[in-house]
Amino acid sequence: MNNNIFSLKGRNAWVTGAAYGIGFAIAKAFAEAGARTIIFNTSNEASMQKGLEAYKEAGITNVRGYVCDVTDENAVAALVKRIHEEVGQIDILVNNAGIIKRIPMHEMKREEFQRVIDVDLVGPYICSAAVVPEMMERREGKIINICSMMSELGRETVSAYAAAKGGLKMLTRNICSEYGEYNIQCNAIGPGYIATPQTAPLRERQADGSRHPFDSFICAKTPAGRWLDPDELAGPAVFLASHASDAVNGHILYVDGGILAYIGKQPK
Ligand code: NAP
Ligand code: GCO
Repeated sequence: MNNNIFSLKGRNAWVTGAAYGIGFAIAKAFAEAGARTIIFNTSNEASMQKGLEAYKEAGITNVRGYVCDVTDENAVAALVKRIHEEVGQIDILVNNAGIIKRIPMHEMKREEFQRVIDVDLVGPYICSAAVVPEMMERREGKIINICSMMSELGRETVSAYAAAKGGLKMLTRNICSEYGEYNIQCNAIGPGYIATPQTAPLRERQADGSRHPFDSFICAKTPAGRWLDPDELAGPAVFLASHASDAVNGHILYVDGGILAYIGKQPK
């Protein structure tokens, strides 16, 4: 097989919220697969500077960082214009930026629920809508949405997140349906439980040094028996960004160590 089908040589990739965590791991993988320029944005300047440092440390120099909240339509439009002027066309978009609020639904304020929907679902719509016209014109483009276990499953305290990630699954299928004829592929990655700042509170050691109950719970729910590392999303992300996946569209690729296939570890 020709390994070049996985190459991203000459292509510009915009990964939202890629200063650290999953976005950073995906952007790093794109750079390693030959992408011409990595573009990332964060919600604030401090994060952006921290991201630039992290790329430098990883030896990645072809990177541009911008401050842009993905929920701000005008800011996203201005950013896309700036990217065109400073970098060129956007070949690949990864809608990675996301937040979670773990609050029981009946205690959650409407504004809190709305903010999660805005960042995790409306943000991907805004960013996708901003890049689709140029992709239609070129008749080529890749959009990758970062979904979740919560695109399929519910659990206590994450109603807004699950509603947003379930919606993002259907947005993925709809972008595929609407723009597939323009040779635009829109797929999603549904990560399992990944060790990043977002999930750090679920892995904190207890005062007595024992593991967080949620930490043990996730290991028992995962056939792999462990949390996954952000770098384990590299291969699937490069696949979905490259020509290797040109016939894959509207697909949700779960990278979950087997969680969705498993009923959970039986009690001893
Ligand atoms: P993370 O460590 O919290 O990183 C989130 C990133 O999103 C940060 O770079 C953050 O930048 C950025 N961001 C948040 N709000 C933003 C906004 N309004 N505008 C622009 N950037 C914004 O999270 P992660 O665990 O890497 O998760 C990344 C994505 O994967 C999210 O969509 C998450 O829901 C999803 N996911 C995570 C897991 C997991 O187990 N970790 C599993 C499945 C799916 P700032 O610092 O500037 O806010
Ligand atoms: C939670 C977690 C999850 C993960 C991930 C699972 O509180 O249950 O934060 O939602 O981050 O999205 O795939």
